[in-house]
Amino acid sequence: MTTTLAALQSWVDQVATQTQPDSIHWCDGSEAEYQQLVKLMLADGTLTKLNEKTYPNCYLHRSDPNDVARVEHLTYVCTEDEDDAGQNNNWMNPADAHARMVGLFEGCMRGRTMYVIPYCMGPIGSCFARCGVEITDSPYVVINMKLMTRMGSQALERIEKEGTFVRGLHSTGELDPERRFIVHFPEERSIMSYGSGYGGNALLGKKCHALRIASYQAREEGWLAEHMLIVGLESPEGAVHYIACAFPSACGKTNLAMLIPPEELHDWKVWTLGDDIAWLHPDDTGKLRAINPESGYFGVVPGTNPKTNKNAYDMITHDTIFTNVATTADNEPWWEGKKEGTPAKDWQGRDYDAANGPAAHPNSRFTVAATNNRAYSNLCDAPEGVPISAIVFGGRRKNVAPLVYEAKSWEHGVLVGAGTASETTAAMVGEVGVIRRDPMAMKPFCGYNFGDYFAHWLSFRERTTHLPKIFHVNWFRQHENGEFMWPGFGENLRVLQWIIDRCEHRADAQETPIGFLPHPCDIDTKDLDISEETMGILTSINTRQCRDETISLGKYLEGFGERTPKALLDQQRIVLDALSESLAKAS
Ligand code: OXD
Ligand code: MN
Repeated sequence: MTTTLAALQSWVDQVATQTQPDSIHWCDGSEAEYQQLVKLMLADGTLTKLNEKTYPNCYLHRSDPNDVARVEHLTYVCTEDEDDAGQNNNWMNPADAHARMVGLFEGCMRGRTMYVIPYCMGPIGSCFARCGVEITDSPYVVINMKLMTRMGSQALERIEKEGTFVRGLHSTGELDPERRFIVHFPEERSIMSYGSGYGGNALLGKKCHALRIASYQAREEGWLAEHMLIVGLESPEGAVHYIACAFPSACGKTNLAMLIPPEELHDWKVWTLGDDIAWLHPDDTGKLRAINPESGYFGVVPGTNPKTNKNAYDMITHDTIFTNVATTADNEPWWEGKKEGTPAKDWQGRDYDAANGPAAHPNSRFTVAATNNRAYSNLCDAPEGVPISAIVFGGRRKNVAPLVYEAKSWEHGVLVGAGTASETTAAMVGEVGVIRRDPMAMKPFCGYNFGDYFAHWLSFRERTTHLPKIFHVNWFRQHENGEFMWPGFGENLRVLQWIIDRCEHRADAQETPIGFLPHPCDIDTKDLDISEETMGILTSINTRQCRDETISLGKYLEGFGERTPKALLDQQRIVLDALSESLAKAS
């Protein structure tokens, strides 16, 4: 297979001349191709087969121990003007970045096969979908892209018709952390990634294209590319509300997207549309509609068990690629929090020894097609996407943020989103457990200056008439002794129910300086083991803490200089004044 599109053919030829592969393989996306690549990787040890009886068609990949997470400090946005990338990104001059990458890619595919992967982010027939081509020397990338995206012949057909595509060039190189760079050229709609085989750095359709490049393109074209799950909540009466939620990495997006209703709400149904990325477009009727550009999940494995996420637990028992998990003596995958079995080999293939740390890497992953999920929504393939009733932001906060609150307006909601902050986790390289600001959960993923990004969000007031309501949730509030106050997981549906009721103007709320909070009795806690006192804390604000938080947010926003929209700072000032007034009254 080659292509009728001259621009694509000449790019592939030019990359081949530069990188010198032994052969070139154009991916058709077929099952036969997937199986053929699996066979090849089993033969060379890139994959090992897991227990066929209990985990049919499942494989384990052990990555280089130096290559287990996204590398934000080596990730760059290369715009002509440094200010267009903003201080939220590492920046390199495009000419310098090209020169550096040319040096790295020179001859790097000698002895290897070069794979050409045409892919489509979003349903093939959707006008909201966007296409790309990834060139890689990693068959592991190809099989992951097969599970995560719509890739192969159909995508190529669309690309040939449209004539445009995002160019992504990837090589695992020598896996040397000193020679590792993930660079984006949003103005050229291209990506170059060298020296890592890890998902977020190497599966270029995901974070690199569907967030960094797409967010830039979305601003030019009047839509939003966001780090959001999409979930459909069907009430016992059959009404379905779709909500889009943005939480920083490893705050339970996948669990929420696959939530199983608790016994008390057993007549509700939950449909998963996506667990990581949403593209939001205003439609002709003035609503915001969402598609999930991906067609599979690349989820964190540790902690997955029948209690935390039964849908995911079951979904990964077949047709799954595991990366960096441990294995049992029966050759089943094993991870911390699995609640079943014991590890025999750790994620590096050594005999398990607790002295070496966790058996599975804390950022070990599953890759699986979305159709494996029993809560899969057929609307994942709907070209028009789904209408969004509510946007929900959230972070992992021990204190400050109450269980849930509603923004007072779209503009205030943009401030709430910009104020998203979280304690860090193992999904990114660096220290775990420190607070970091992560506006709209897009800190590692926004392909341009956050000041311009906030202005783009605010502009939706003019772009559409029926804007969704905006909320903030915090499932992670803790007692002094470190215990979580809220049970989380399936019980989160009780909070989402209040959110839907607010959208339907059916639920009451109390007004506070930071937004509308439920009264304790507005959240259904029937059959929950939670005290009145705890519900009181979860549904109230600590005015002093909120004021300190709002002051610190103001300073953070001002850090983007002239690009920070005045309308956003006005919102911060309104909240701060209301908090100060309330403190003055109380004293
Ligand atoms: C992810 C992340 O892998 O956000 O989805 O880190
Ligand atoms: Mn993510």
